[in-house]
Amino acid sequence: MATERTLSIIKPDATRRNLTGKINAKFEDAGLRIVAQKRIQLTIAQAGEFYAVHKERPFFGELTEFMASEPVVVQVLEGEGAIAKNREVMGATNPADAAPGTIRAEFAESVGENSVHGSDAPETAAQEIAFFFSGLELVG
Ligand code: DAT
Ligand code: MG
Repeated sequence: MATERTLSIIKPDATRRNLTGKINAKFEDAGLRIVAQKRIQLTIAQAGEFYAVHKERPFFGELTEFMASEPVVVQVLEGEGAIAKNREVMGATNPADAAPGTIRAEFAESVGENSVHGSDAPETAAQEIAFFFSGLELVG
């Protein structure tokens, strides 16, 4: 499997509870390298642009308000099969369905406030990384 990069976001419910270090340890223990990382505060409009694919869903307003409610940590994770590996470490969207030991099983508060985002495919990973990071911020 090839070395890949994926976009991860530590969401407001997790930054608020000082869980960044514990979540990063899960990534690193799984062999994912954090190659870029910054703490930012999104506007509701920026959150809506990032989650545009969900704009017709009933939870869109709740999702964008939540993502803009407090700072997030955006990061680029790199490793063998990083996109799928990150999704594995994250666990299912709904923490009630997330496998034991996953980030969402351990830390998520609800299906909406579920601690982390991770890209779901090579195309979305490339788009989402470019949404937050410039080439200058990405070292090899
Ligand atoms: P994932 O974040 O696992 O890729 P997704 O892309 O289907 O899941 O949805 C994006 C986010 O939207 C998800 O992390 C939390 C929110 N969301 C999804 N389904 C929801 C629901 N039924 N109620 C409230 N928020 C939801
Ligand atoms: Mg998704």
